[in-house]
Amino acid sequence: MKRFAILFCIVFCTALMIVSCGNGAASSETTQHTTADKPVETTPFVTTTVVTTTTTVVTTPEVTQADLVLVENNKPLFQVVVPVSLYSDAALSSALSDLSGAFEELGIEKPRVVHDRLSEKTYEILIGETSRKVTLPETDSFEWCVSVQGTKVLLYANNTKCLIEAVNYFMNTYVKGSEGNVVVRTPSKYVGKYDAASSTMHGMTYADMATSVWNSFNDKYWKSVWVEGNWFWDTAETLEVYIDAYEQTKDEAIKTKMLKFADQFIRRWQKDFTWNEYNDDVMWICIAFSRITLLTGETKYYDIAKTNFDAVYKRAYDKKLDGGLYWRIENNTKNSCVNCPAAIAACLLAELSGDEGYYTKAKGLIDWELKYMFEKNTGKVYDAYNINGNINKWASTYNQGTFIGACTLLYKHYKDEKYLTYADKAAEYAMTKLVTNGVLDNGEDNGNDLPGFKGILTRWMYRYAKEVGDVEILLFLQSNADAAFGNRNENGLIWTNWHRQTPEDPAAEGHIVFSMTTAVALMYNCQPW
Ligand code: 7K2
Repeated sequence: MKRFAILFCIVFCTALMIVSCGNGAASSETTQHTTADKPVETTPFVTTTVVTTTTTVVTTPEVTQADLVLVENNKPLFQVVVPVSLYSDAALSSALSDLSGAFEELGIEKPRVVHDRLSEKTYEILIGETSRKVTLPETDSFEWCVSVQGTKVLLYANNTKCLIEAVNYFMNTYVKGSEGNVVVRTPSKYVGKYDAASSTMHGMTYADMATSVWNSFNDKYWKSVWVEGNWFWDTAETLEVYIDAYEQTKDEAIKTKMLKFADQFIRRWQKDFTWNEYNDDVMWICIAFSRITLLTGETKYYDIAKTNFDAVYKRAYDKKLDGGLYWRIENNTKNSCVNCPAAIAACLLAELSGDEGYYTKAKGLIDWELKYMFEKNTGKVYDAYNINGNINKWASTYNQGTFIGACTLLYKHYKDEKYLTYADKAAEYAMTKLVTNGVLDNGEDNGNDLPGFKGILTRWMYRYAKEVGDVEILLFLQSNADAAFGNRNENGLIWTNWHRQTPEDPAAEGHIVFSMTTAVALMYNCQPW
């Protein structure tokens, strides 16, 4: 008997024709297996869809959408086919692993998952646009579909995030709870729309995922009044993660931690930070303190930020190379890691003070970046410009991020669309060049600085995306959150290599707390708006 039985179910009601809107064409030649041949168990997915329809006279019995029986004798009768371009995508691989697991939970052998360069089989579940000849429906950024086309089941969307939603929908609708009789009959139109406000990945909303990661991080690293980092700037950036958490949740308990953290920072390093020879270090804490005042109205943080910004800007700026700030007090190089954060800090100070001069300073710094450090055709942000003429063209996640953030804030003030163009290009560069299988990874996973970089990128990419309503960036950040969350360790902690399993003891592999902050930042900077 044909291994893969295609059952044509003919269901009639007295008053209503039961027809699905599928693409199973009726044909008088088709051998019709009545229910007597193979009793189709009444299971949720083979329920009749009672629709009101005009009764049409047909020469052959109206046939409902062909039902594809996917399993026989506890063996899958199909293979799962992924386009080779997505075969290593971490988030999609995680979803397909969950799908295979759902079959296993039913006592069914795991289906083969292959890429589409391998030979075609008759019966397949296709994931996205593969080499197989099927009709790809038009879908927008939010839509996905599950449809039967002949002997293929097509799970389709035009972006990975929604494709994962289709895989999860298929798993939850047709596999889980099927008691092994996995039969698919679907309308061949869009089955669903991605709801940016929730995630079926891991069965949690993004808000729940953030709370879970937040709790795990604090259980491990919060030490009564703060999280003490390696040194000044990484501790400032860890404080920014607490600010992200409060900004997204407005949770009073988080606010309390955030203010305790800021006050401990002042106790540890006083209020005058000009002892610090790194100009960039001071600009990071100026951003953090300005953000706290904007969120809480507590002006003491603004006062400290303003005083230190003014002092460092004065010592670090000169007209060589047409302006820009030096990285350190030796005044040898002008770096993106100080000019972009300083531009952000200046915009925040402008908002707090009402002093237009700060916006002028911010504009000047980004004008310098645009002239010397930014590739307009690629969106790449260079790292440093030495006054001897040497340029370090290395691109990093945090420099892409602060450039995006500064452009976003300048756009909000000047309403000059060029800033959105530049921010979008810089975001596109990060999402295409600084990733491994769709997950942010620029090899920034060693030492005391690099491992904390990508959290800064998520912060300012998210604010840009929210400002302009860019769903593609939101989906990108959420896919990263899906992958990172799937790679948490048994304590719920996630290191900065989101695309790889977090070790049970990250410190043993040289990953200090700064590395563990980026996923917390990501979780609060991927929330639906
Ligand atoms: O060279 C700069 C910067 O341009 C580059 O992107 C990174 C790469 O390194 C420094 S910035 C990092 C310094 C920040 N201030 C405190 C120092 O201890 C830290 O190395 O890592």
